[in-house]
Amino acid sequence: MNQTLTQTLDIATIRQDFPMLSKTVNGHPLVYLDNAATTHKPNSVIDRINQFYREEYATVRRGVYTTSAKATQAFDMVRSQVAQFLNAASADTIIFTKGTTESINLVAACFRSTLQPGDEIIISAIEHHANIVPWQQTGARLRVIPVNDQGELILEAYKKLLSDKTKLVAVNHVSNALGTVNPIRKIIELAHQKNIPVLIDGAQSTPHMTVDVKTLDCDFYAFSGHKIYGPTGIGVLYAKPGSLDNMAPYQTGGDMIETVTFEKTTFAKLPHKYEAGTPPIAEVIGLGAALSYIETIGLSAIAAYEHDLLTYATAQLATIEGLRIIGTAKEKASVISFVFDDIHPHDVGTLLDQEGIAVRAGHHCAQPVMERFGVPATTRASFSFYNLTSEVDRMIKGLEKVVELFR
Ligand code: 7TS
Repeated sequence: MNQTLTQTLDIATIRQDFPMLSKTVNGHPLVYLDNAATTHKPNSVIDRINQFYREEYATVRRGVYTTSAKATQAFDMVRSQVAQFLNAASADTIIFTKGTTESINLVAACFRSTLQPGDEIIISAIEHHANIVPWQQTGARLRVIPVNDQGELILEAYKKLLSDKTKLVAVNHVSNALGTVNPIRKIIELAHQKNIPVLIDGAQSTPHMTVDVKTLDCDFYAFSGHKIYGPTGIGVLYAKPGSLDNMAPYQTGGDMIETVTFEKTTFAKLPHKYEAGTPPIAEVIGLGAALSYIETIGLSAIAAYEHDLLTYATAQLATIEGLRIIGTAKEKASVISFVFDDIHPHDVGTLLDQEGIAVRAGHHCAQPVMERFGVPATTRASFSFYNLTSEVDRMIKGLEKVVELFR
């Protein structure tokens, strides 16, 4: 069984760009299906970081000397590149953070100081903990958009939750636990009719689809470098011009100020106001290389290929006795969660690992999703454009063995 998918991409050649993909694990070639957790890095990203440390390294925005000026230029170029990647109006809307988690915490910290007792924040029932806990910590009352049995948000219920008390709506673009692609344009439009700002958690969308913050008109959009073929320790918060006006700084210290005396400090303009301290310079440079890499492949080709891979894997999984897919939304990205009634996901994950197959087993930092679907955990396979149908086949063979063993 080796079906050819929409072959717009030369996957065999693409795979040679990723050194980790040729590793063997437990005596088998690695089948890496945990891309929703983090993705592997192409040589161009690894080499760019290496080159930066070996030949170009200096601090940014501080030195008058040549290497610092050059590093600053390279760093600033990535900010513009990220703005272009999201179709944001200007580089000043791009705040560098250490990941989606920090991007959301930043916005939550800003909002916390503006909230009054009784204020509400709307999230959804299929959020990652990173888009639940920071809002809970603000002290606002959380209102939750429910999901149907397919894992799709119920918009009629959402409309009813929007009120004068709502201070912010925060939802993910794609669910990491179910793969559901949420109708965020509609969600944003409905909130904006009541002048409510919207934050989109784009941790799971940016690696798989083109994102256009101008068309979406969202107020905030967050994503992580490490899930999009870039380094760990770097993330992005897009903040629409004006969205953080009059907000207190998130962290304070060097680089985020205009003037400091012992009596009073005035703050720098955005984005610097929200980037205290020496930034993750090499990580930003690496993120730039990752975005360039994705651009050479093309997000529309990536989306088409991954969609076919998802369809193929879904059909193959349906042939496994006793396997049930959790999350069957019409619109899905390349994430499949599944359970067996009588085999624990940790056993499934451990047995697949013995075959060199890496999947995630657990609650995926989305415990309320597990509760909603009445399962303690799921096994999750999440695909990238570098995965092959033959790797799906190996997972299926591995699962057949698991079933055999537990029969
Ligand atoms: N939001 C979503 C939707 C996510 O999937 C994740 C990480 C985060 C936020 C947090 O991102 P971070 O880069 O700041 O950690 N999701 C996963 C996952 O599914 N498996 O491991 C991490």
